[in-house]
Amino acid sequence: MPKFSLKQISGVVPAMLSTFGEDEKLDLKRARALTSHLCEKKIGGLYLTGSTGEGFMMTAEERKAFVEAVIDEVDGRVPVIVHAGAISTAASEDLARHAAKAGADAISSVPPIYWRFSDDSIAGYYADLVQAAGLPMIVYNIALAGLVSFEMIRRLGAIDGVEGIKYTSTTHYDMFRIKEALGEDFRVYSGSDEMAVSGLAFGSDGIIGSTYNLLADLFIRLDEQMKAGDLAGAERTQKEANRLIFCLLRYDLLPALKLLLKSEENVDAGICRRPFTRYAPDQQAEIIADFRGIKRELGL
Ligand code: MN9
Repeated sequence: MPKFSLKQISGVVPAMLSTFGEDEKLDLKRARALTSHLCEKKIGGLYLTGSTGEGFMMTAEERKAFVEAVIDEVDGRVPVIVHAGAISTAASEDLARHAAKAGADAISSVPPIYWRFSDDSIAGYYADLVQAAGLPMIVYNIALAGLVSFEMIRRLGAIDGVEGIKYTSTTHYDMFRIKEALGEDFRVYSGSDEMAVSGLAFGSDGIIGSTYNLLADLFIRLDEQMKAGDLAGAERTQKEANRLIFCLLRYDLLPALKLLLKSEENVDAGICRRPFTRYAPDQQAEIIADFRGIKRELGL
């Protein structure tokens, strides 16, 4: 039985980085270190093995081992959502079932990728996953996997067990429409970190994103400002955060996040798997200097 319902998942949810050692091998010690670092902050949960978590770079066994280690380290402190998407329904079902057994509170998945599956196939995929896991499903709508239409969101939301969506798109007016079509209880999580204020203003229940691995404090402040009705304050925080995010986006995002976690937060999340960029020492120094320059300007 999950400890948290989706209603209890809100606030800032880092899409957690997965941790690999210098040899690209999965490193569970580093996974635990990053987990405990993030859990010391007022985060609203963790989202595992998705795009930020290099899930599609990992074998099923590695994904399972990572999920188990993180859930063990979290020890019930915050809700855990596991991205169970894989290339076939059967492989995803296996991951979804495992997530449930391991103690996850919810599962999530991008629509099946690579082939252009029909709407019927995509709907069937989500129904099968919910069935396999017996956990609430958060559909993951992201351009990387091919955005689904509003009509399709409505159709997927009507599937028993599909209880929310991670909405990584910039058309935030659809967040209102999703709630109108599927009810206020249908959970919407905003996925564009650069637009967290907008996502929250347009009715999303929380924010799930990659940069919260590094910038959780700023976004927790932003979330609190939004909750307090301090829109002007939240906008100021978003502008600050965006200067840092745009700096990150000048580089390969995931390797840059790992590099800066180490230099700025003293947390060693290791490296990314190839073909993500592996920065040479002089490039690393340049990225760190670039990021620190902006932090200094912002007085952070
Ligand atoms: O949904 C992430 N999207 C992608 C999550 O990875 C494409 C976001 O958190 C972005 O990484 C972030 C930076 O652009 O907004």
